[in-house]
Amino acid sequence: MKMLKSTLAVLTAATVFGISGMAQAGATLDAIQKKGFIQCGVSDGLPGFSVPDASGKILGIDADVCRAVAAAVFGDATKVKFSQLNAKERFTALQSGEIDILSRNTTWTSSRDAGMGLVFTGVTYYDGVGFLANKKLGVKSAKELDGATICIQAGTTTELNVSDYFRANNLKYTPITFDTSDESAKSLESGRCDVLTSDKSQLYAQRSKLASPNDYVVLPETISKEPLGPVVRKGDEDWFSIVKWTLFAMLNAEEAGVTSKNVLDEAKSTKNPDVARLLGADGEYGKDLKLPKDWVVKIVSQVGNYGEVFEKNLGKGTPLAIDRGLNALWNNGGIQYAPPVR
Ligand SMILES: N[C@@H](CCC(=O)N[C@@H](CS)C(=O)NCC(=O)O)C(=O)O
Repeated sequence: MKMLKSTLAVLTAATVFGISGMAQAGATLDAIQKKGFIQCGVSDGLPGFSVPDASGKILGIDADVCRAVAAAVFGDATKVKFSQLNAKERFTALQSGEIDILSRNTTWTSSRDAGMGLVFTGVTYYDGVGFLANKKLGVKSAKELDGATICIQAGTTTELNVSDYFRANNLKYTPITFDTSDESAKSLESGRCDVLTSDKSQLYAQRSKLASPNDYVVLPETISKEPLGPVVRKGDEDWFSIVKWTLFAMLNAEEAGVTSKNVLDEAKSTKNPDVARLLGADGEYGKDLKLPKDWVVKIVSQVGNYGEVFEKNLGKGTPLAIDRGLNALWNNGGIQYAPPVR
């Protein structure tokens, strides 16, 4: 009997997760509803994206994406637990089922999307790799970095991008790789490397953490495309759709002018049919996603629309002061664009 039970357990796990950690449609949402929270994988600490405050609360756009999914599923954005992961740990944590979503400044690439039993749900932030240099070097462009020692984080797309860039430009460099961005930043400060490289958003974040940020300059070049977004396990289309449409809902709310301040009023009295559908006042669009009717009201009232989340974590009022740039909506000079709720 004991044997039979454990065989059954293995068989059940195999059915739910498949041979490579894949889940069947609906299984992830069922499991999440049973345990009562979402386990969200974030970075070790990256201002603007996911960083603990003094009380241990994780702040940042990546953390807020998970809160938004919790608001959609539970009507309660606090029903999230965070796992802080370095670049090397992140994919196994998702494949093994330790986390339900990876929302950790992770670049969408073909090999990650198609070759790892995982799937990206969208783009939270359009980024690109750049360089942070000590001003003492007197360098104005990445093209002047011949012979530089460069700090890079292990297990990232950055490693390959930098090697491609230097080869293409016929420049030499010495890479020093680290497991965490804090180690890279310390090495930049101690002079062990001349330059630190990573996604540009992170260069601003890392510079803001240095003892004298003004001694360092972000060079003008952007040498790659780094679309960063949430990732889930392949094979559970229901969960994939929920995470995907949570981000779309935040973008659509911004586009429609629905904010955390006005969403409750809009839900009651809007005359705009797009807003009525988005907020569940007209139709049953939540049902298609296995979500409550007012899923978008919960997301926007508790977490905010995309623009609010961007400004709060990364925008002009923060130490990062990042422009919307590519991350502005499509009708405002950027490329953030969400299909409609209808
Ligand atoms: N977007 C790139 C880079 C991601 C990455 O891990 N960047 C480092 C460099 S700033 C980082 O986030 N470090 C924060 C940490 O160690 O948790 C990727 O997906 O490979």
